[in-house]
Amino acid sequence: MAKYQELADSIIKGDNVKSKDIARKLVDEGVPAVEILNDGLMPGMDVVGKKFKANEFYIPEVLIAARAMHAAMDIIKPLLSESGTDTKGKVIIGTVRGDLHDIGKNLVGMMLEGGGYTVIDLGADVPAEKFVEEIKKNGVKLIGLSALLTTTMIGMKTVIDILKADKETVDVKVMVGGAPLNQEYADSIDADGYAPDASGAVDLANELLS
Ligand code: B1M
Repeated sequence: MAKYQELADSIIKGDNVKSKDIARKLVDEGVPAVEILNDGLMPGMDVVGKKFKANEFYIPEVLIAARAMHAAMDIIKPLLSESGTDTKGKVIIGTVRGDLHDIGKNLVGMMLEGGGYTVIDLGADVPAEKFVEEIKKNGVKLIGLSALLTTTMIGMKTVIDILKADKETVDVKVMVGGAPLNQEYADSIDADGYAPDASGAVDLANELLS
């Protein structure tokens, strides 16, 4: 549909004013936030990824596309997270050490909030020790690790190994996700679960904490 193409184009062009305006207009028209995300924002970011891979886009273009994506996500965030009271407990999320990609992780956080969890977001490039420290401080039973690079996903194993070696954290569940991952990789590092996308992360959290 034309309105989604316009939104996708604003991401590709890195126009954060336009992406925000279009997202706000769509929200005002009553378009569901998930539709805005799946039919406008994600296809836009997909094109950016393809252009980046083909060397048609370089880091600055990708950064401004990410800024435009964040601007539109700020508009839909309250709708994605609107289920109200947090009753299901706390979840810590973060992108592992050395990895600056945070868009997918932010989406996972929004969806978890929408699913009724209190989310403690440690951000990107998070050292393993920081996850452990925050788990202990907050008495958290589930964490979500994100990685977008084949070179950083091994950092998930570092976190899991530290948690499993400490009797205070051995029972903490770990779910993992990010574009280069799959179930097989998650199994190989002893993660408790893998979710391919943000809504899958909510189902997985429910399952792991049930
Ligand atoms: Co980067 N980058 N990047 N980048 N970047 C990728 C990941 C890449 C695939 C591009 C490409 O070559 N086609 C490639 C990785 C190749 C590889 O490792 N095999 C790549 C590279 C190489 C790099 C640099 C090394 C480039 C360089 O410097 N030469 C560099 C690394 C920097 C670093 O992290 N140390 C780099 C830098 C950057 C920017 C900073 C410019 C920017 C990030 C900005 C930001 O995040 N604030 C950026 C971007 C934007 C991308 C692409 C274009 C888009 C990523 C994205 O946001 N997608 C990406 C190409 C691509 O993926 N198409 C690329 C949208 C997002 C919603 O999807 O994050 O996959 P995603 O999240 C999904 C699922 O994966 C899942 O749910 C989300 C929504 O459904 N999910 C989870 C994610 N985390 C989850 C956790 C869960 C469950 C599900 O449970 C806990």
